[in-house]
Amino acid sequence: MTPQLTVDFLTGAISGAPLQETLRTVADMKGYFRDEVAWQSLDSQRVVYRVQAFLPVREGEEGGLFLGNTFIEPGMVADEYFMTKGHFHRNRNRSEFYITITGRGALILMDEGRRTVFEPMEPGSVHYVPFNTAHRVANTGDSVLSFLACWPSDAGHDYGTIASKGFSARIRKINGVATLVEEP
Ligand code: M6P
Ligand code: ZN
Repeated sequence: MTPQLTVDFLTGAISGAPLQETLRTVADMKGYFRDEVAWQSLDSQRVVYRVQAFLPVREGEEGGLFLGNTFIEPGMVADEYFMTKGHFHRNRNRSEFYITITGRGALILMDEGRRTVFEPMEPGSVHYVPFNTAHRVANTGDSVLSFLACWPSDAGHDYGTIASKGFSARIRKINGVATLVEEP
């Protein structure tokens, strides 16, 4: 039987069952931000985001679903917002839902042809991440951005492609506005 899992709709926090907790600090984000000097000037132990995940089946097993919540702190690295690493699914034909609970953000989506678009995130916004699409979230607001995620248990995370080639565009604060800027 499924345990009595609860989502606090004020914060997005999941509780009531054993959860996998992941913390990403500034140090963990080496190579992800455009301005390496600005990244280095930050406290390396500062938290950029953390993830809670309820994994009712073994990761990699076919047929299950996972439920997660991601909390991204407000923060900047030069003109770039604190954001997740971003990933393709290792099983490329697996999709995902994101549902925003608190804060303001941008969901950055890039297909296999490296075409990048973004969707604004605000409380209540629902986002479908299609298969074959890399996804990353940036916190464009001044409070914690939290969003629920639901994805197949056999999707997997391919971080390598983004770690080596990045996205073709970044969300940057230009004249005070979150703007998608193509990489040179
Ligand atoms: C969402 C889901 C998770 C993911 C997390 C953080 O909760 O997509 O699978 O791990 O966001 O994103 P990333 O893994 O790219 O750092
Ligand atoms: Zn995913």
